Amino acid sequence: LATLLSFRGIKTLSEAESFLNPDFENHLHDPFLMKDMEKAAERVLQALCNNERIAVWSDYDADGIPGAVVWHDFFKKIGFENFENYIPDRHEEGFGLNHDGVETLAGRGVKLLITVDCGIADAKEVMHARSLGIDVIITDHHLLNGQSPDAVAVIDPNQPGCTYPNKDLCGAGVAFQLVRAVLALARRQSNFRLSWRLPIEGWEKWLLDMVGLATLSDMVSLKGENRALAYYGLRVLRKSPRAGWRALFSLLKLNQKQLTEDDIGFMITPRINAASRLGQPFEAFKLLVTADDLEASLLAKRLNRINDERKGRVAALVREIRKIIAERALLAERKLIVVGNPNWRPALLGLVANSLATTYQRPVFLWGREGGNSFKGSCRSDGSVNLVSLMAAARDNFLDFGGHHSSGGFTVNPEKIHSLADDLERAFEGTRSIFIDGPENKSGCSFEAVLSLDEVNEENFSLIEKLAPFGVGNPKPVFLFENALVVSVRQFGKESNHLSLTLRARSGKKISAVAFFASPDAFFSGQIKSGGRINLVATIEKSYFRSAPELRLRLVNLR
Ligand SMILES: [Mn+2]
Repeated sequence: LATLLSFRGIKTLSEAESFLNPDFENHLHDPFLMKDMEKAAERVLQALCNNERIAVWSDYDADGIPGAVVWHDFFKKIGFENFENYIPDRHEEGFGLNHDGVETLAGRGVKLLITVDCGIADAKEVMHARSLGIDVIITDHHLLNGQSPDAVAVIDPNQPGCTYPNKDLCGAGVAFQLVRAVLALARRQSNFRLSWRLPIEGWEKWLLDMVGLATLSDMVSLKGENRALAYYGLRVLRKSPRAGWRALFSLLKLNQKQLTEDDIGFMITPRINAASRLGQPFEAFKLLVTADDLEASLLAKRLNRINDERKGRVAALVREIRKIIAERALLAERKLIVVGNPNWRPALLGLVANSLATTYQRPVFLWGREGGNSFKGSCRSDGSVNLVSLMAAARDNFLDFGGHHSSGGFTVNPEKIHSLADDLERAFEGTRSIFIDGPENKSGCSFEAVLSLDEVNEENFSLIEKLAPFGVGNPKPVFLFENALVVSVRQFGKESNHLSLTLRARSGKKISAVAFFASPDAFFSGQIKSGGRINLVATIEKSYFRSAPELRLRLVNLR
């Protein structure tokens, strides 16, 4: 455990105690440490007291949507009905506030607009809202890149002048902190307590299934406050009575009580995100707020169907781009992969870039066309460079860009579409950072400790589990197993496209090792054969696939 902790940069006993015992009270920061928090909370209270119409304008992804649910549930809980959730259409309206949407809300009598996971870049639209008599509170976590909006309050841990300690808080986390601040202020005001149904102290923890979902979905670092949010988020998810969860989990055959961060990452997040990519994001929102089991089950099925369609399209794009990469010999000539096509749909390119960045271990920029002549794209980093700094160093190429260290979005300046790749390649040399990720071998495959197959047991697994939830900034521990005897090799699954090995430990105990979407040849061709011995690099996981839970290895690589 000490080895694994030190691999995560945890060196002292007190750091270890804090990491191993995530704590809501101690690890969540005081919301009022955020710039403008007091002003924002006051304005929300004022709107509630005057029964002003409030609109919550959220992003359409698996951070913005859960953030929207946080507000929805809070308003419902206190008995406030004069509000609406607004989620823009990804293709028609795009990211953030827009002129027509603001106009629509003004027409419906909205007096206060609260953004979630967007808005920091929308100074112009905020001005427009003001001219229509709407006050705006921005809650966002994206980097400010230009002029700060002239809103009643701008809450964003990443804006200049905000000293909030956690710069990696997701958008729903920022929304949650504002709701906590509103509750704290409301509890201090006796007249407010009289006119609204204030929930008991601690009720807000039930909203953590949303904040945890967003924290895991938005790929923010799972350290400090975020670790506590993800940890408690999962605990709430495992017992949440939400109709939408029950419907989705039963459709996907997930055991709610044993839900893991992998279930969220691989099963839930893609279905929430699919809604905006190939359907209506409001359907995902509806799934999470509905109390009606029938509606929940219909919406869960619909999101599942949209997600299947999304998978097919992304897989086709990945194949197409891999072919282009091979044809143009990009891997030999470039440190970055920069490819575009006016026929590609930008909403799918983030997923494609993700897959390619993982496969090729280098930053990937992909662009397509949206609407008339808007060349929009997504980028993903392999960790070798901060994408926002990289795009800033090549800013002439973009009409617009934004995002985080490891993922971002951009609009290409149409005049620069042909020089984009060269310019980014040049800018990369100046902005890349050195990235060291533990002991490495020649094939670039790292591990944290050497284990024997006999050490794959419940006792060690329970130690590993103490480090969960895993994700960005806290990867699943990877172990090296040397000289492991392969008893048998087989392919399994509907299309026989998964690999399963049976290994034998010195004690005679058998342990299986699996790799999804892999054949024996995927790893150092010809090395895996029954009767042979391999040095394998793997994580340890508990599979509930059979009736009795079983510890097995997940093959990462050979060494
Ligand atoms: Mn976000």
